[in-house]
Amino acid sequence: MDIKNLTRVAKAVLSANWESSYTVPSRTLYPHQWSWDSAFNAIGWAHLDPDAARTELETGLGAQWDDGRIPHIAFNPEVDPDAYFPGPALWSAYDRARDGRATSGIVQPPVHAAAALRISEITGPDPRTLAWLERIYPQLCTWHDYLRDNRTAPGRELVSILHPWESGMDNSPLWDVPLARVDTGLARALDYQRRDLDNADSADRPTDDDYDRYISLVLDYRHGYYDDALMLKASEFVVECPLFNSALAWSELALAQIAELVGAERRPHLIAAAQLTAAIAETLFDAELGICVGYDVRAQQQIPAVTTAGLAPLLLRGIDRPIVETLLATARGRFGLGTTAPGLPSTPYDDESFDANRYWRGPTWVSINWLLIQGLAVQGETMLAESLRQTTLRLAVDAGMYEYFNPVSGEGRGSASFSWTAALALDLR
Ligand code: 2M8
Repeated sequence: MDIKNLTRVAKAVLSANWESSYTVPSRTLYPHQWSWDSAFNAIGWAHLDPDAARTELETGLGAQWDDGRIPHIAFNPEVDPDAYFPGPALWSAYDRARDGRATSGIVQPPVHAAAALRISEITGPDPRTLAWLERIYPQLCTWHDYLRDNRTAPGRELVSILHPWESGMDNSPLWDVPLARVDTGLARALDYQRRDLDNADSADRPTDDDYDRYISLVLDYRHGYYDDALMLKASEFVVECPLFNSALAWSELALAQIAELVGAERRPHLIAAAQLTAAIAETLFDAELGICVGYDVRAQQQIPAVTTAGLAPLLLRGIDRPIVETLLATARGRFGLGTTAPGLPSTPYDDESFDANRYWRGPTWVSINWLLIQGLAVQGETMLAESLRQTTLRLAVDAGMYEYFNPVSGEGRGSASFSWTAALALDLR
């Protein structure tokens, strides 16, 4: 594929994955609606069909629960419930979503408000977009309120994730320490069958042991009827993730702009963003490692793992310049930013946990690169942003619209015809 064909191929991928009101991430591996995928996919659609973009994001918000959470998966009732594991039966959340779809009970990074703003920038002054922003603004606010009110552990300022899948970076080395404490008994008693290995190479995917821990955490949360206070108090996995919190602060800044467009108050969003930004700098920045890390709430200590999640605070214009300089030095020195390396690896090339093909432990992801390109632009680093834009597009052009890429060879891995790769490549053209 050459760059001229990129638009055509990306459009074909999004169209083939379109499912009446949203885009599935992949027809094989992920045949339902995923929350943060949909936000990214909608950005791609904004370049092709603004109606589809607005519909996609709004459909995702339709699965919102009464407590404000936006579940990470909304299941398609037409698809075989066993096509993806864990499916609707394991989550047992059949009557929570406002639109009546069965859902999961966990969440994903809150990039939705930022995506809505980006879509409104792409579609320009279209009255249908303004009406749409007016409709979704209250839902975006209650989503953020849910995270702040229900997911801030007592005495803490940042929001916590309760499952590695909530980070979107499922088996990142950032989660190894807290995940190792999770008892696997509940999952082993279930005798379940993984479905991801039907469609992907097992050397690329999380291990069986990791899967037992993921499923045990799901069962624990479900047995407590998805009560966050219970999990914050008792679960072994309560973690402040640098990407999740940066996405929330960044989306609060976007909500401030949306508020202005719909005639609401900007101030509460600006204050929320400033508070989160200060807390990220204070509690997640590790000067010795030169990056932001996770915070393990149960163990009351930082998790010293270097990953691209730790570069996400670049999205925030309120982060102090010395921290920005340090993040940039790490991105250049350990992740190859600004070089001609095929990709920005999810874990540095020289790290002991680096694995070029295994899912979130080394491969390059277009979604993360796209977020970092936005962050570099926020920090005024236009040359670095342009360099990452070009290497990211080159991956998609040379290898195709894969789910992720080997950061050494540039080879496409995981699912082919992957929606967010196509969508964000369209936005980066
Ligand atoms: C991956 O996560 C799902 C669980 O949500 C899985 O491994 O089964 C991650 O890459 C996640 O970030 C993504 O949203 C999802 C669908 O693309 O797949």
